[in-house]
Amino acid sequence: MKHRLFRDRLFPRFLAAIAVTLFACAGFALPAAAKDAASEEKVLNIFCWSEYLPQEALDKFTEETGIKVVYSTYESNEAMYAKLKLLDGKGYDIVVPSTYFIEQMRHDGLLQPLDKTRLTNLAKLDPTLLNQEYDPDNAYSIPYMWGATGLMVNKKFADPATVASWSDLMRPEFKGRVILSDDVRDVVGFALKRDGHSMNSRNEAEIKKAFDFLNELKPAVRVFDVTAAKQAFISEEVVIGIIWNGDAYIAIEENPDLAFVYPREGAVLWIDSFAIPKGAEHKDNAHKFIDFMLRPENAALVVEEFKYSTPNLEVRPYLPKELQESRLIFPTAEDLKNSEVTMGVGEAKAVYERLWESLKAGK
Ligand code: N2P
Repeated sequence: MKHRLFRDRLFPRFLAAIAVTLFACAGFALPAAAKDAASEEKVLNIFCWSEYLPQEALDKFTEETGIKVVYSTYESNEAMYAKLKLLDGKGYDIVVPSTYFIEQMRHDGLLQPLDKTRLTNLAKLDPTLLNQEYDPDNAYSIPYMWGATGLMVNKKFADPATVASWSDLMRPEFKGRVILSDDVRDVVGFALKRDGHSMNSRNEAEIKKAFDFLNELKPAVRVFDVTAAKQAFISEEVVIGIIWNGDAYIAIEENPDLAFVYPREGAVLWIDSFAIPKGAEHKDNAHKFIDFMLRPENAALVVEEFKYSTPNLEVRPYLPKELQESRLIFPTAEDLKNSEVTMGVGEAKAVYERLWESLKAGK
């Protein structure tokens, strides 16, 4: 009896087990994804903007997957790009570039295509933010956050109802108390919008005219530093200037004299997306992380902490009422009238950079 049990039932299983082990060792029995997952160490190196990933979400991810997250930060697309280029796309598993930098990095071969079969929550994203020219079919990037660069003003110095245009930055009462961004496309972008042009203009005359305005405005500017904007407004070191919507929300919570304005000529919009650098060593972990962050309850943690806009259409019910109703986080179509998303400008990039350098140098 015992003998027959072994021959009929256990022995075939024993053979099957040996076969699976042999195949697995040879490395061709398992699909590529499972193989990566099995061989990857439990680490994920993220390179992202500062104040852009909530610790609570990172902890939750680690708890759920056992994957330890190392989060390094940058303050601009340019800084991220320079580092990745230097490292030839190695060293990080996730980066979070904006639209036009995704385009540039794809072009430079710094990113690797995503495996969408591993991203089960993609359908939750707003289709109007997908499949754009900077990354057709989102082969390399998945939108994480978006937002507006608009105007903020301190009510003690001007009635916000009178501040509706980018030109208001020039008002004499603000002289020396204006803050601008140190991001070339944010700044030239608003100056182009002010003239009624596209902020993605490739027309040299239009770009030059925008710089003429900026040169005129420069004596009124206290500082070019978008990362410092939140604090500079809260402490009232500056009274008007440009700021990202999420930082504006937080600044207003701290100092209720502040007000955010979507300028009538249109705000400068950005979309920041997850992407996997070419040389990432933990790409299975990276896919897991992207999919984790696409879950509405996790995407909600990001909005709750940083107050930017989310591309995830299912987040709203997870947010407290005051966030659901905020026009800083969920702008209306009217708020965004005339606004545009920053895109690549091809050869004209050199014109932007040249004029930007001379603006900063004061020539
Ligand atoms: C937040 C970074 C916002 C990114 N610190 C704007 N593209």
